[in-house]
Amino acid sequence: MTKHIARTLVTTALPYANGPVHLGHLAGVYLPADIYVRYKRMKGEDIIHIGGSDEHGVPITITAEKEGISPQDVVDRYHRMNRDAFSRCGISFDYYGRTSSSVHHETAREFFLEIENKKIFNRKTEQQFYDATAGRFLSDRYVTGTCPICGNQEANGDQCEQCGTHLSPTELLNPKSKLSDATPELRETMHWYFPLGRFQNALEAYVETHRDEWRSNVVNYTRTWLNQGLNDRAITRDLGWGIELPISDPEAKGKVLYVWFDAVLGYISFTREWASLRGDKDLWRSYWQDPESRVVHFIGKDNVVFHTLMFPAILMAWNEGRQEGIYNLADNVPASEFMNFEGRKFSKSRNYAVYLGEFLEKFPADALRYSIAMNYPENKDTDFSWTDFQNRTNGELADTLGNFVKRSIDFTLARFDGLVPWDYCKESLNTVFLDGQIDDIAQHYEHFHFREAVSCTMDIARAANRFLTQNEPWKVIKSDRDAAARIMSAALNLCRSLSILFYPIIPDTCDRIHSMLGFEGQIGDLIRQGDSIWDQAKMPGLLKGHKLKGSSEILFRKIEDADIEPELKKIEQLLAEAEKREAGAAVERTFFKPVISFDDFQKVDLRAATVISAEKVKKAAKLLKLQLRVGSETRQVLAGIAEHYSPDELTGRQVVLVANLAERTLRGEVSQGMILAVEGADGRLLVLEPSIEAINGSQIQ
Ligand code: B3M
Ligand code: ZN
Repeated sequence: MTKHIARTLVTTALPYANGPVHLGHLAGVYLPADIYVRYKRMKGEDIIHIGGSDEHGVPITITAEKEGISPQDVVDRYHRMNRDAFSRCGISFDYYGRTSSSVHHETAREFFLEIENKKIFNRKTEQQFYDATAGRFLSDRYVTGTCPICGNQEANGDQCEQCGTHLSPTELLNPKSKLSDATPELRETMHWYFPLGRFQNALEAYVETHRDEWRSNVVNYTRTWLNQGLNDRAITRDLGWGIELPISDPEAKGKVLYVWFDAVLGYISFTREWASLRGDKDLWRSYWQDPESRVVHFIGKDNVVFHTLMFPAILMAWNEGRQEGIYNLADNVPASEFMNFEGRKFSKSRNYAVYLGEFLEKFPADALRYSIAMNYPENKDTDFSWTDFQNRTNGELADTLGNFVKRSIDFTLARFDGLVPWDYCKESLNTVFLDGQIDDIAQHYEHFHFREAVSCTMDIARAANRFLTQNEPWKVIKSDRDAAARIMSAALNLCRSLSILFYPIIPDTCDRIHSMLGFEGQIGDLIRQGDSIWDQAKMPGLLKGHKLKGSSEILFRKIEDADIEPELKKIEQLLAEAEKREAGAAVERTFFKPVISFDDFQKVDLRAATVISAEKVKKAAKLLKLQLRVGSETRQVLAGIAEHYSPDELTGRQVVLVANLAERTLRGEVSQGMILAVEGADGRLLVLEPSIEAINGSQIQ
């Protein structure tokens, strides 16, 4: 049963305001959402796009500490930066909020209180480090100390960066508070837990009703969680930055809401703020609480369960027992896979990224929007490369779309005084595309298949370009002016249709075509709720005598090799740096055995020895049997080096022998000790030799 859809609320994941957004974010979340919203607006639907900055949580405070500024400075800087970059990229938010706003704090407290008063939260007491100097409990990242595994003296409370071990703060030796350097003491503290498991059945039912429309990756990922059984999740943290708990309980002191509990509620707060700005304080309710309205969350794959389980469960807890003010749960959660960059994952922390703002200083937004839409990571990871960007801009946007529009307009200006020379051409339009093709594109949008939608749109531009080339009006006009007029009238109407069809993808370019065709204002001005300008693309919209603007412009400048060369160089550099860091990281991650005492070490008897003879061991491909001369004795040692040395190579060499190892029998042969070896750079096992001639049998110390 299809219900009549009155309204849609589209939300996009709130990027942490601790760094600039990069092309990966744009590709997975913001661009597809914008394309979808623009398309829906053209269809005459009532749709709003709500987004904003996530300004709380440890990511913000850590950045602040790293840069030596306050958390407020961090979020102020990046909120502005990201909002501006999105706007320059044509992402048409109806509202772009921030979770530090007072309305948001109010909303989040309201939700906490509602759930608290319904006694849905569990409170759990646990032992946690407390900094008596700072007067605060310390969350994991605020405790540092010595790693019990590798001895690294600067291990974090959640993980040792040197050996990679996941830790809890109480496992650290010599724990210290990052706030004051004081040694923290263990005290009992209480945290609020949201009992996800209480909503297990309801969540299962919710996901089941949507399993056919939702993407399979979203359904599968969510089901994996459901199948494991949902547990309590702590929704408070000991942190000085965030939304304080709205209760006077002494236990709540110094605690803030866990960032994910507050962030998802930002979607609601921002819709409220949007409504107030519109002068209709309660307007937000029709998007969130009218059962006829639809909510759609655009996110990346790493945020799925927060949107398919956590947020719905919070709303269920709110809705429980209510007669009114009931929130809708999301109708769809189109989560993307990742778009990589030149074959590697974008990484903000490693600075391996192209930042949106920087990109737009060099290249036009529409060229980027088109290339990225063609690489939309719908159900598998995709890749963005500079060469792909260059090829698409030059071949598809400049040579196909741009060339077609310019030729159509220039020829009309030159030969028909800039007037549309003929009247009727629905038939001509249909020799280039059929109405069904436009309906297909619409269906692709409806189902979030953005790559198909964009590529089918480009197919129409290709057909239009072919139409002009094959009909050769510049030749026809010499013998039959009316025939040329019919061709040009069709071509100009095709330009208009394309300006509509491409509008969701490259809005700025479409406005320029619109203006060259002699229309006032912008395409967006034509949008009316209940009226589909999208479907007007099927009809000729330029009548005979309509006057074009009188000049033309190049829609897309070609991207030259020289334009992208510096970018390619930069990647080389970034990759080299990444490699260096990874090599460095491998060294840092060295895993050491537990510490032994000097006395223990002294028990090991290491000796210089000489290989008298060596031979292979039957049925043991890896073993060599060595006879070693050690002082007055001869020892037989089995060594696992047969794949690295031939017996001849070893004879006569000096080696280092562990001389007092208990005897072992391998493959029926006795081994009386062990020789030292190390792995070389090429993976070959190298037997260690004293680099100078040693006295045979002498002790190594
Ligand atoms: N800020 C995580 C992220 O930026 C988080 C998203 C919040 S959506 C409510 O990936
Ligand atoms: Zn360690």
